[in-house]
This record gives sequence, C-alpha cells and structure tokens, in this order.
Amino acid sequence: MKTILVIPTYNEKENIEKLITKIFALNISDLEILVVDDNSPDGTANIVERLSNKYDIHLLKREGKLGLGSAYIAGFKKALGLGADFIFEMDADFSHDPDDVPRMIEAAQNADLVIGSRKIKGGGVIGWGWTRKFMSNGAMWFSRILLGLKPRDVTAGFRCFRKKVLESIDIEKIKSNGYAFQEELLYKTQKAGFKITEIPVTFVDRQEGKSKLSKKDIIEFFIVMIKLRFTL
Ligand SMILES: Nc1nc2c(ncn2[C@@H]2O[C@H](COP(=O)(O)OP(=O)(O)OP(=O)(O)O)[C@@H](O)[C@H]2O)c(=O)[nH]1
Ligand SMILES: [Mg+2]
Repeated sequence: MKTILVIPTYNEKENIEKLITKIFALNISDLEILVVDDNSPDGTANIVERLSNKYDIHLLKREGKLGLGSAYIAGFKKALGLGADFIFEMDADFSHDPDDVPRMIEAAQNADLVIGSRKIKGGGVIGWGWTRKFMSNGAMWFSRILLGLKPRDVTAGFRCFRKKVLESIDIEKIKSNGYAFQEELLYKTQKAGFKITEIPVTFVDRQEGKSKLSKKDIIEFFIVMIKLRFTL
C-alpha cells in the first residue's frame, strides 16, 4: 500500500530539507513525498529538486502563490495519479510531527480519514498565545455547531485520507482556498458517510520561517461556513 505525503510549501527553505530528511529516516515502507511549491521566492523548489536525486520525492511546481486549498487539490490529483492508497496532508513547518505519521497510517487501516487531533485526550498545542488559541477555538466551535461536524479538531491540517475518499468527493468543486479549505473537505467527507477517526497529536507552533495565515483567510473562513450551511 503506497502512502504519499502531500506537503504544500511557500518559502519553507529553513524547514523543507530537515523535514524531508527526518521523514525518510523513519523508514516507513512504500512512502513517497509530493511537495507542491508555489514558486517560492526563497528557492524552496531548488532544495526539493536536489533532494529528489536521493529520495522518493515528487515536485509539483506552480507559477505563483495560488493558495493552500488549490495546492492541496492539485497535490491530491497528482498523488492519486501516482497510485497512492493513503494520502496525507501535512505542513512543512514542523507543526506536524513526522513521528506521528506511522501511527496515523496504522489508524488508517480501519478508517477512511484519520485526523491528527489537538482536541482529544493526549493531544494539544505548544507555543500559541491566548489570541491564537481563542481564534482557533472560536473557529472550531462555530463550524462544529453550524455544520454539525462530529470530529473535535475540525481545522486540523494533519490528515490521512484513504484514496477512495478523495476519488469520490468532487475535490475540484471545493471553492475555499485558505483555512476554510480544511472544513469544507471535512464536511464533504463526513456528508459522504466515510469513517473518520481522530488520534491525538501535539501541534508545535512553527519555529522557523513565517506564517502565511492572513486576515483574508479568516474572513473567507466565516463566509464559506455560512455558504456551506445554506447551499449544500
Ligand atoms: N503551495 C502553497 N503552500 C502554501 C501556501 N500558503 C501556505 N502554504 C504552506 O502550507 C503550510 C501551512 O502554512 P502556514 O504558514 O504554516 O500556515 P498555518 O500553519 O496556518 O499558520 P501558522 O500556524 O502560523 O504556521 C506550510 O507548509 C506553508 O508553506 C500557498 O499559497 N501555496
Ligand atoms: Mg503552520
């Protein structure tokens, strides 16, 4: 069973080499990485290209910063084309610990979607101030109530999908691009009746590089939630 980790990057030169090296050091069988880079000005793609001589890595280069959601949609399509059975969403900034990947693959043997969850017993966040926690909790509370989402961590970006989920949901039709992308995808997965499991993970705030979360993403988040509630 092939696993592909889809890792979107925009200016992650401080993180990407360390992350890729760490993941392959885990020696997980039949694992490949697909980096989706939006022409990062810092040259992230060059680092990935160099590492692809040594490791099983694919690089999808796009012409500019087109957003996280569209990066994942392009990455999912490519991963399915490469024959992946399990497809991960994972950030490049070490907020998602590579050491959790084997546990998530194991859990995916009995689930269609595994969420690396900060919101169940044993999970958590390190390094966020109260404003970021407040915002994140508020967004989760809002979307869980509005959309009836059952998982606890609905904004998590650390996930493992069985290929049939991404094949059967019309991923092209997902409109949100920022934070809301994660909820929209989860909402569609739940609505389609797939089995969703959460396993606890500790999320660590990024140590290197800059956050790309913008005010625009936060506004989009609320608009998309309301649209999803009333149109689907
Ligand atoms: N290809 C691509 N990757 C992106 C884009 N925006 C963000 N990313 C990547 O998506 C991942 C998550 O972005 P972050 O900036 O860490 O956003 P975040 O995790 O929501 O915010 P922080 O908690 O502050 O780190 C990182 O690997 C980014 O490099 C984009 O427009 N295109
Ligand atoms: Mg991050």
